[in-house]
Amino acid sequence: MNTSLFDQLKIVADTFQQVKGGGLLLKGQTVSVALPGVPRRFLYHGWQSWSLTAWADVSWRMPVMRPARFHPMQTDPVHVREKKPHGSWFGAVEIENGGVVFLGSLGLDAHVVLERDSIRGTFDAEKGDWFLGMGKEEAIFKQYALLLKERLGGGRIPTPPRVWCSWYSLCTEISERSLVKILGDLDTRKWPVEVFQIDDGWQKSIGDWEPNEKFSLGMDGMAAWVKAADRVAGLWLAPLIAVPSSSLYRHHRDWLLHDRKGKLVPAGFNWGEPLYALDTTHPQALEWLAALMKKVRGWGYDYVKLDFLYAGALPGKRHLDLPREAAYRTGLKTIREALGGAYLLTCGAPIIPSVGLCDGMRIGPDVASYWDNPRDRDLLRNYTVPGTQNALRTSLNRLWLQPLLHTDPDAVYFRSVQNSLTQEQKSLLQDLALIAGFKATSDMPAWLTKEEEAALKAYLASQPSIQRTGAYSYRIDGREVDFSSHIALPPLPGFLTNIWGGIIGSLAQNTSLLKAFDRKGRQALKKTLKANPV
Ligand code: 9PG
Repeated sequence: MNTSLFDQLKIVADTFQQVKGGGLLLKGQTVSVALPGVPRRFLYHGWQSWSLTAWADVSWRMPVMRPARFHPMQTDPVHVREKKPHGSWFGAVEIENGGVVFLGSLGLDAHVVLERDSIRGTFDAEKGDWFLGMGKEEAIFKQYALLLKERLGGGRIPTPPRVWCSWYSLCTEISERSLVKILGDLDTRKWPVEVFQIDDGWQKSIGDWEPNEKFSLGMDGMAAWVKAADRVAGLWLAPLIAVPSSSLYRHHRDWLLHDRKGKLVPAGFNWGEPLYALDTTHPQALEWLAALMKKVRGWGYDYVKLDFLYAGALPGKRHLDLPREAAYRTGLKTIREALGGAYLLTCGAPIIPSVGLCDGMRIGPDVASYWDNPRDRDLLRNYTVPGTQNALRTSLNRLWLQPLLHTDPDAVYFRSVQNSLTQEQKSLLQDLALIAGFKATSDMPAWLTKEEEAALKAYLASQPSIQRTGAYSYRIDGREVDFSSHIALPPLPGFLTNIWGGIIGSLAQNTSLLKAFDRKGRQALKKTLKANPV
């Protein structure tokens, strides 16, 4: 980075100084930088794993997603109605004649907005440090990651494990019986995966982290099966949310996050129920969290995927008057300590506040066995829901996190059963996971053809050489891969689509309808799995 470039900038901050390696360090609760040219594109950076992260033309505006009930699960609800281009913790602007101006916070609780001819960053709670970079995007992010690492820490484990995860084939329809069968198949067919990760579907309820009736051996019994097959046992939990049907909700309402008026803070809607958030500053809630993590370790799980973590950083009135993202970090620290040496994969996680406290992080929305969903894309204006294109788009823009943690772009598919992705789309996902360095799949041995299985095994075993050749292009073992034409943002919907979308969006606010959808989804899943036995 050329520091003399900074002479052209008009900076408003309490203080600023040069940083070794390039760029400037600014201090202030609000800082702003006048742009040295006309802005052309802005980098939207989403709050948590699933939130949209993408470069967009400055004339593009982030639409308000529908329905509002889902906002907490999709983006930072505090800034969801911001009309100007904006981003969580940082923003980057490409100005005319190339070149990027980047303003990124080195602390928590920060947001960046593009004004007409300047970029402005604000901390919610108190003043803090900012990094101002200018020049080439790649060099700027390298420097930003380095500065974040100095303050928040980095990862502990050199190589990410290869993972088999139950979610993208079985969803919640898992059982001890089906998992033991799959485990046996992986073992006899010698799939090169280190971790066997049990996802959503084993628990009594969201909040009651005990095995349900489909796991009669208990979760310790299940872990023993995994270990006997020479794999690390992995388990999914969403420890910072609770649903009304859980006993956690019924017995410990005071541990949940309330607003100033004493009402529970909504944290989204899933599993046919509204979600509520744990107050991670409440001493008893923290004790419960630590005990839960120790229990999971005691059962024999050395890899945990913790999901829906954004709930810990929602705005509300907490037991301790901490800024919301510092409160989340308190919870995550407790979790990290209680987990000891276990591998921690965070998911649905606020990005910067999780740095230094996890080993891996999901860096985009869920993949799916389809490319995209026109209803969600055009009518609900939502680019954060499960879908392969959404996952590719956001994950490709988050690879700069690699010096700080293992970047998990989610699972790859090799199967053609129960899959509408084309060969090209499957390859794009596979290549992204090679570049991200984190390989996971949910493909079931019994669903694959001989050729598909051989290709998947060879893929898992491969260690290709990778060079970045452009913003979204790479050379993988001499093969050129270019993602650029696959990840453009869809044009904003036209007038009639918008009206129709408004109607669908307001219907989708209705919880009875959402419950009915959930039931229908489960029935369809059961039917699919009947037709395609494990
Ligand atoms: C288990 C899953 C898997 C998956 C996670 C997370 O309603 N939603 O918008 C929504 C988005 C993502 C999501 C679930 C619901 O997926 O990312 O890998 O673990 O939970 O429930």
